[in-house]
Amino acid sequence: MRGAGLAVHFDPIGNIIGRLEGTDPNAPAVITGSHLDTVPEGGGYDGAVGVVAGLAAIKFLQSSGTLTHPLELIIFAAEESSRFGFMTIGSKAMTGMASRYAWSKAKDPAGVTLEKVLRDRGYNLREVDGASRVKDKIKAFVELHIEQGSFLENAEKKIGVVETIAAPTMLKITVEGVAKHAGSTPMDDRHDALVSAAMIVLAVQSIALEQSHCGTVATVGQLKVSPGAMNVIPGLVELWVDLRGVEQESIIETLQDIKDAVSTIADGQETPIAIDVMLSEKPVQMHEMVVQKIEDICISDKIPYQRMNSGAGHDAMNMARLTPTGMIFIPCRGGISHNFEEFTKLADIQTGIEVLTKTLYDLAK
Ligand code: HGY
Ligand code: MN
Ligand code: MN
Repeated sequence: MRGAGLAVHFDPIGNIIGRLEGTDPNAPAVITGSHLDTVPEGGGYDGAVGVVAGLAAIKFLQSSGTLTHPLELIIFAAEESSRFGFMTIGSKAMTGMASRYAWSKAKDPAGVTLEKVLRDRGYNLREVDGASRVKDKIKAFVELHIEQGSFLENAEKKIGVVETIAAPTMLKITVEGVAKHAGSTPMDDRHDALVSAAMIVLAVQSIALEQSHCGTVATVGQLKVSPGAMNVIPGLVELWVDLRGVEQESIIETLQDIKDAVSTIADGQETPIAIDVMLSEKPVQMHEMVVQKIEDICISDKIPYQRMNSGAGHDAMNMARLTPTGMIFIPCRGGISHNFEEFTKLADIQTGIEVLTKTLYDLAK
């Protein structure tokens, strides 16, 4: 960013903000950006493409003359939920949605607290509200991202114009059994927490399948068995459910069906089960003014595009609460993402940069 002549600063939660002034210092900023953090064994394009494309677009606009509005490129901190269980921490703090109390309890799988990780980097969790930005200083936000699905590839489209971003609901479910000797305990004298957890995993899948016509999906992606020895009947199991949807009623119905299934399993297996709703957000609409600009550019440049929804969550979900927001999707091979095999062709990235550059120009001229 500095090499491109942007003034760079870090905000109180570690978002990195590069800014290029326009001719009118009081004009609200036109912003692009994404994230650089990823998931365990993740790929090299989720988030990173949006940051690099944003820098390329700003460098191109800078070389083609000054614009009225300042341009900003933001690298959001901690977008992924995989380390601390909270998604989009950086953009939540920027949009006044910091959950300071919940974040003060957050720990990573190694038991390291978010508070310590921030402190070791010179940040103070109690000051993260200082990261929030005011509405009238921002004109619009546009994020370029890989689709992380195979819709564009199958439809042979080069650009996805996002209309709605699915909302995440994340649950932590704790199953309490009784740890006993795996060899000397008769089968009818067991309260095996992992058997109950396995029933929950299957229930989550069948409930989500019933709701899949509404675009609702659910996964149990993480499971922790204690004490975790092969010759001990599991006494405690923690499992984390990731539920997403673009239709609020379907999300609510899915959540209720999961709660009903869990209580039936708890009774039937005689293993008490607790559900902690860690996160429950609503689907977010992109702003039609920005959506239309992206669509008009695709039409005038004869780029095959498709309006679509995003099943994955993004920082744009939060920025949409602060300013008119849009997202530009580019295809990724086989729809594979959150996987080391994640790949996007350079030609597709270039098409994305072209559309992003023209959208930012249109907004900032
Ligand atoms: O989980 C998500 O939707 C995003 O990758 N953080
Ligand atoms: Mn991701
Ligand atoms: Mn991402």
